[in-house]
Order: sequence, then structure tokens, then C-alpha cells
Amino acid sequence: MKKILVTGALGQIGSELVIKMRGIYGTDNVIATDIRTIDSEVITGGPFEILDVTDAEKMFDIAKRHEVDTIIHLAALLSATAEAKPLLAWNLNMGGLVNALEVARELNCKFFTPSSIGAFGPTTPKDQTPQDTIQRPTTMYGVNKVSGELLCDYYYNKFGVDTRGLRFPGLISYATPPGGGTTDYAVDIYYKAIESGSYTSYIDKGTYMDMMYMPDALNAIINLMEADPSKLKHRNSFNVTAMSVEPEMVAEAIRKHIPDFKLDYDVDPVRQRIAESWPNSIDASAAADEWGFKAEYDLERMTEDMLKKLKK
Ligand code: VAH
Repeated sequence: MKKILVTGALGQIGSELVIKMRGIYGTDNVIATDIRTIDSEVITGGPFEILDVTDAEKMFDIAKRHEVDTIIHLAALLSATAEAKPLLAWNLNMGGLVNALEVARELNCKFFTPSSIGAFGPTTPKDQTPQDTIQRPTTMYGVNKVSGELLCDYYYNKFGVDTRGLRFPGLISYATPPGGGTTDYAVDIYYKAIESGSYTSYIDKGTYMDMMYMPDALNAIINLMEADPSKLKHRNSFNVTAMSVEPEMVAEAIRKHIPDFKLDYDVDPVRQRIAESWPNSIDASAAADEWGFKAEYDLERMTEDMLKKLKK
């Protein structure tokens, strides 16, 4: 990767990935794009362009003008928002993806886009979900993610586009407040632990989901994109995870730092139903075997770092 175009650069992953990649590949070699502008180092710290990913022509123009060799396509609506606006989600998530894949094909770019544990459904084996297994998601987000995985594999097999992807678990970060996800409780809980010493979870006790701290997610993207392609048996997309947790476990880890932290519940039936359709834990051995994936942060280490950074 030498010259990288990032869509959705102001989102939860993009806002940290752009800064990290500029440190590795050079500020001027990472072109951030998003549909909006906000006060962010992503915009003030290097090349930024306004881009609505449903505008194929503008995406092609930006990619060609900057002579990019890699597209990191992150612009998408997450699970809860997609469930509230399914048609908008289909048009944006799939329309944006096919535009980005077409630009990658025409300009011969390497290509990354995230999938998710949301690509699995209620008939998928729930514990230690295998890399290759049944995928019949019951959410629009999951339909988008499975379709996206198939489309990216198609562009690799049919056109030779070097597409690679990761099935991300819930991502936990302190840099941007989360938006529109089902796993966002695991981010909100840390903010509220600092602000008020208590949190009311919309996901029920005992609801296990895979999670990962953002530093591990960023390293996974970069390591996958730099991996030797001859070693990849899979491409779209690799299971990756760092931990399988439910709300009580996160609260327990927080109490090691904030002893009287209180957790109670006001379950949101929509996001609870989404969460229950996803795996309890996924198996990431293919990523470890094919390109050396390894998460560095477990729940304890993540909690310590999140609380330290949020206190600042
Ligand atoms: C969401 N954070 O909740 C995203 C992610 C696995 C969860 O895909 O929609």
C-alpha cells in the first residue's frame, strides 16, 4: 500500500485508522473522505475530500486525481440504524460498495472493506462460530454484510481485484462516540462509568457477543492488507475477535477501577433481537493461520486503557 483512499474516514474505525496510516505511510499518502466535515484531525492533519460514496463519478475522480493504489471502504450504516432504515441501508451500503469496487477494478487498486459478526444469523453455530459456515442473517445489516462478502470475492475471482476483508466483532474505542450499532453498549458503558458511575444497558445480562479494542482492529486491517497474498486461503472475510463478553463481565472489569460502579438494564427489544441473532463467540484460527492475526488486548487490559484515556 502506498497511496490510500479511505471512505467513511470520520466514522468509528476511520477516524483512528487514518491517523495511524498517516503515521506509517506518510500524511500526504492517506486521502480521507467523508460525506460531512467536523472538527477533526482527520481533516486538519492531511488530505481530505467531501465524498458521498453513492456518487460513483466523484469517487473515481478523487481516486484517479490522487493516483491511489488502495481503497479502504468504511462508509456504511451500522446494524441498528440499518434496521430502522432498511432501504436506505441497502442503497448506501451496497451502492457505495459496488461503486468502490468498480473504482478499484478500473484503477487496479487493492481493496478492503469490513464485514461483521453481523454476517451470521440465528441458524449459524453460536459458539466458536467457524470461518466457513452457514450465513443466514435476519437483519438488513447482515444481508448487506453477506452480500458484500460475496461481491468482494466475486471481484477477486472475476476481475482479479485484490479484495480482503475482516468480520469485525463489536469495536471499542475512546476516540469517537459510537453511532448506530448494537454493540455500542460496550463503549457507552465506559463513558458513563466516568461521567456518572453508573450505566443502564439496552442489551440484557448474559447476552454474549465478540468484542475487540480498536488498536487491535487497526493492526488487523494493516496486517491483513500487508499480508503475502499467496498465503491467503480466504479473503472475504476473516473472522477476528479478542474476547466474548456480556454486560456483567464488562461491569466487573470496570469495578476493579471504579468499585461502586452500578449497572442496571432497560432492554431495547430491537437491538436485543439483533444481538441474539449473532454468535456468542467466533473462531479466528483462519486469520491466525493465514496472516498471523493476534489480539493484544483482553477485557482487563482494554478496560484499564479505556478508563485511563477517557479520564483525560
Ligand atoms: C454494529 N458495531 O453494532 C457494529 C458491528 C458487530 C457489531 O458490526 O452494528
